[in-house]
Amino acid sequence: MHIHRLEKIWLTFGVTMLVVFLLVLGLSAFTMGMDTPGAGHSHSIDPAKVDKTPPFDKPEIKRIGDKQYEAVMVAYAFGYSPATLEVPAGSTVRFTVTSSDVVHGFEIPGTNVNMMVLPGEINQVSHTFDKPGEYLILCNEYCGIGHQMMFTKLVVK
Ligand SMILES: [Cu+2]
Repeated sequence: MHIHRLEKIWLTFGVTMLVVFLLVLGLSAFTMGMDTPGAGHSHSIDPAKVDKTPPFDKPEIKRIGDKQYEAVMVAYAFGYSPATLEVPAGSTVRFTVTSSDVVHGFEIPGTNVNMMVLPGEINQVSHTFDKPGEYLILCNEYCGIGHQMMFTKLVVK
């Protein structure tokens, strides 16, 4: 089979670029220690003992500074604990969330807050709520027959 010289050059070029691309991707992921979300184990807990592991043994929203709040929350089928959250307008809330059963979602529509909640992992996200109102917190990962009932509210006063 005869392959034209230019075709050979382009084939070599294409294959070389593919190899270089995969090497760069693979090596950078390896050297930068990329892993699944939450891996590294400092953020891992035993999902079977969430109710006995601080701070999740006492899910609550607490003031940690001037207009700074920390919401320690547990997502479960089918809801969030604590069920009611209230902060004054202008507050920055850091959500620290884990799951006691399956994979759930944690989304507040209209904000940047959108994360997965994985059993055994602790995920965090912060947001400043400037406008007063009721903010819906909902699960956007299908988690079972009650999935559509899985939401709670954050009241900003
Ligand atoms: Cu859910």
